[in-house]
Amino acid sequence: MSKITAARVIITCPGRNFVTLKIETDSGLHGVGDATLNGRELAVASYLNDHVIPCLIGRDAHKIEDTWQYLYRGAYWRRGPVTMSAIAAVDMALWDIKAKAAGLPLYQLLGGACREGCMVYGHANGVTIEDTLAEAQRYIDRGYRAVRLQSGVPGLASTYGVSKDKDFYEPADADLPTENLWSTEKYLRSAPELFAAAREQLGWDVHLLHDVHHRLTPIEAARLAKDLEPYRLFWLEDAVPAENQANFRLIRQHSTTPLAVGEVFNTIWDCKQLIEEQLVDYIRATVLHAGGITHLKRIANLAELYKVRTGCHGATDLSPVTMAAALHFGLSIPNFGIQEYMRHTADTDAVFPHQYQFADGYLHPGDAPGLGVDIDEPLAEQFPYQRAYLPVNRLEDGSMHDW
Ligand code: GCO
Ligand code: MG
Repeated sequence: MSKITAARVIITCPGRNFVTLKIETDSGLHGVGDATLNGRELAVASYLNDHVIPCLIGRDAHKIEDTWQYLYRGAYWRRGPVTMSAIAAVDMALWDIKAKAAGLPLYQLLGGACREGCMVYGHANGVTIEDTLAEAQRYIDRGYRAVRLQSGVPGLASTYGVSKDKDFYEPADADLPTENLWSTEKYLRSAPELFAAAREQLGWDVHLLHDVHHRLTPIEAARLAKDLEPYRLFWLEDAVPAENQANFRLIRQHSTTPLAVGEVFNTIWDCKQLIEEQLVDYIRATVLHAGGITHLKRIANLAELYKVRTGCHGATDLSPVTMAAALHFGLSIPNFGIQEYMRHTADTDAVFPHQYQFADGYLHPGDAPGLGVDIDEPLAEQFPYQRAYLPVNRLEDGSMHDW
C-alpha cells in the first residue's frame, strides 16, 4: 500500500499551455500525468480539481486498474475528451509511481522492450513544394527515417500544417480563433504534385506521411488516396472526420494507400468498428486523450488481432510527460507502428526535464525508474496560463468547414 496524500494540477505556458497532474504518496514517491487538451485546458483542470482529486486522497496508488474503473464507471457520464484526459493524467501518474517503486523504467513493467527504439516522424512544411522538400531533406539529414509533408495550396492564403516557425509548429496561436479559408478542389489538385516531386527529389528510402486533417468527404478522400497510390505513402491521415466510422469503407474500396486515424479518439469505442472491419492501418489514439496507458493498452491489444499498428499523436500540445509515456508504451507493445515527434521548445523542455533521446530516427525513453520525466514547479510558475485557441476553417463561400 502506498497512500495518495496529495494531488495538484499545475498549469503552465512555456510557449504553449500544458496541464499537469502531480500525485504524491506517503512513501515519498510522486508521479506526473499530462492532462492537456488543446484550447480547452481549463475544463480538464476543473474536472481534476473539482471532481477527481477529492476521490484520490487516501487511495492506494498501486491500485491502477481499480482506480481507472472507479473514475470511469464511477462518473456515470462516460467517455469524451475532458473525462478521458483527466482519467489519463491519473493513470500516467500512478504508472509513474509504480515503476519508481519497482526501481524500473515503465516499459519493463509493461512487458519489456520489443524493439531497440520507437521510429518517429518529423514535420516538414513549406509554403511551396520546393520549401517543403528542402525542409524534408533537413529532417533526413538529421537522421529521420520518416517525414510528414504538408505544403501550401496555391490560391489559399493559409493551409493546415504550414507554419512560420519550421521547428515548432503551433496552431493554437491566438487569443480568439483565427479564421482560415479552404478549397477542397484546389487542395486535391496540389497534393499529388507534392508527392510526385517528393519521390523524384527524395527517393524511395524515406517514409512519407500526409495529414488531411479531417477535411474531405469519403468520395473525395477515396480520390486522393487513389491519386497518391503511386507514391507509396506510409500513411494518409484523418482523410475524413471519423465520428461515422463507416466513412472509411468507401476509401478502402478504392485504394491501397495505408490509412491512419484517431488523434481525437477517447476510447476503444471510437475505433472498434474501424479496427474490427480493418478499415484503417494505423490507430493514432494517445495515452493522454484516450484514457491513459491502461486504456490505450486495450486499444492496442484489439488492434493487434487485426494487424492494425499504432501511430500515436505526438504534436506539441501533448507535453513531454505524454511523449515519455508513449515511448514506454511503444517500446513494449508488439504492434507499434510509428510515433509522431514534434519537438518542444527549449522552455518546454526546461519545465519538463526528461530522459528520452533521439538517435538515428528513433526515440528511446531512457532507463530511469518511472516515466523518466518530471515537472520543475518553480520554473513552471514563471509561465502563467494564456488563453489560446486553435483556428477555425471556412470555405470560400463563408460556410464553416472542419479545421
Ligand atoms: C497532428 C495533428 C496536430 C493537431 C493538433 C491539435 O497530426 O499532429 O493533426 O497538428 O492539429 O495537435 O491540437
Ligand atoms: Mg493529425
